[in-house]
Amino acid sequence: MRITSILLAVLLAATTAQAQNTEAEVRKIDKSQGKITLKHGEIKNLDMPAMTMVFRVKDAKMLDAVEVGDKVKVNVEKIDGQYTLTQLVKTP
Ligand SMILES: [Cu+2]
Repeated sequence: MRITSILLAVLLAATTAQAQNTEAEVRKIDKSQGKITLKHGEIKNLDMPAMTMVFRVKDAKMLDAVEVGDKVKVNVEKIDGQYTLTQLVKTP
């Protein structure tokens, strides 16, 4: 039980450290494919400079919260070799 708790804490800490908010702007949304085109700023955890590109989203429902033209903050991770948004939040 104690080991499980420790493992969970370590896992949570690792996840938090990986989460990097990157500013972006929505250019295109493809709900049927679960994809979104973003003009994004530098993504430090992936060593990626600013550019416009297509991302997969972890859950297609994430796309319901945004529209083309929205300013957003995203977390991007490489999952199964694909750049995937694990968080997508509209900014005011
Ligand atoms: Cu990019």
